[in-house]
Amino acid sequence: MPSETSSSYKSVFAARRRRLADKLGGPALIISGLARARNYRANRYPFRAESHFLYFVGKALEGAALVVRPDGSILYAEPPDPEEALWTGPQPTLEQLATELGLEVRPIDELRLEEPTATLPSADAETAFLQSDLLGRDIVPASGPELEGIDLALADAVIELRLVHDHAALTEMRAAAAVTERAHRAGMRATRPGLREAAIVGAMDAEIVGAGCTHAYQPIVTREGEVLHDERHHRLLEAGDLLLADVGAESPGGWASDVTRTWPVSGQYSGSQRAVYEVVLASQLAAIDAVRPGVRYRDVHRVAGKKLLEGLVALGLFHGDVEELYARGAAALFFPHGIGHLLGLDVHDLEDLGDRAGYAPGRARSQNFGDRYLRLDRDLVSGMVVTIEPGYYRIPYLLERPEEVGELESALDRRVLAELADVRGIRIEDDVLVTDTGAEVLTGSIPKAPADVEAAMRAA
Ligand SMILES: [Mn+2]
Repeated sequence: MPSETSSSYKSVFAARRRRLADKLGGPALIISGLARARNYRANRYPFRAESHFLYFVGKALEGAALVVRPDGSILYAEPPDPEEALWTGPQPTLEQLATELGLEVRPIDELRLEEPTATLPSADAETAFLQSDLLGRDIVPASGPELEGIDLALADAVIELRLVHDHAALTEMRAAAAVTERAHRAGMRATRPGLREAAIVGAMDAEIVGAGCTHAYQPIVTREGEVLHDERHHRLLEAGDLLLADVGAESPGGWASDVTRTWPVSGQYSGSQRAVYEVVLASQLAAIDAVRPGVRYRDVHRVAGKKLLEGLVALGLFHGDVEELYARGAAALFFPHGIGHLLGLDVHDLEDLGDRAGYAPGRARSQNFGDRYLRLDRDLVSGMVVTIEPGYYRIPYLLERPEEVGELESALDRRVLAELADVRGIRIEDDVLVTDTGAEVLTGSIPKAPADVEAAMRAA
């Protein structure tokens, strides 16, 4: 990424604003958001600007608003308060901001929106309230796949821009991926029996925070990998455990990476752990191999599910024909989530716009159990970044309830399942850029093959 004051850096954001203005007839308000109070107003969670604002402005200014119009964009921001300088140090003047960002900047008090202005609802209630105030109409905070009162023309224009990453965005995502690699290697090196999961989080944190990044999402570092979104880190690690680490850095510009690796606490996979790991890895590699422009993402999901089943049949966990078992939902019994999602400024990119970004017009979520949690069903386009993250999970909630297992009971070999008892959860996740001819794995240098993971754990 060019330095922040260089003209090529400024031109990236100017070009994005210009493209948005060209797609829209009228004005749009893009808001940066507010820091959230932890317990009282002066003790705050770290401020993270709204992703749409970062995309078009490139700087995390609190309480600022960008107005994009066909005849040019204006940024409205809070002028620095001299008294605040005592606590926060001197802040840039609006003139300095204008020079730094290559934008006209005015005091936010001067913001008047006389014509109807489109906006995208913030997921944060307080920010949505501020938007309502500025626009003179109610903005309902974004939540869930269906959005109320959303300005569809603006949403679709932003989706069109943000689905396909420009060079500057990819530079940031590569930088985030490099930090994530260091974090995962540090986590592998630090792992040993007797430590708490939190100690591994700390080792990974040191790399992420030390590089000037933040986490792109709450890290999952757990010996209970079958709990899909387990964000607690309080358990002690035992020699026979697998440790599942889903940890990704966010670059200083706000761009995400999202990587999962699963390694043995002892430094060596047991026979059963290695066998299942190889099955998940084969599924992941087959899915990555299927990624190329024009391919429907749901088909990548199916490639992964069938490859996983093929491996589970080879292990004897299921008996029967792979295609037939897949049709009966056998893959979802051990891999109940989708193969991945869009990645960009958000770890589930553009999910604040519900399924409008993830699902192409005319497509909707399947009600079928195995496909219901698929967050993306578009035809892939060069310049998109998606995650590919199959897994194997031994989930009591599914496996111990006859209503979930259903007719699959006759195909499932519970004796083999018992032999695989030390495999609770394995996920292998990489960030994959769709190229003109296929795919590039942005996180491919993070150890993944069993022997490479074991070697990385031994590294000094
Ligand atoms: Mn992910």
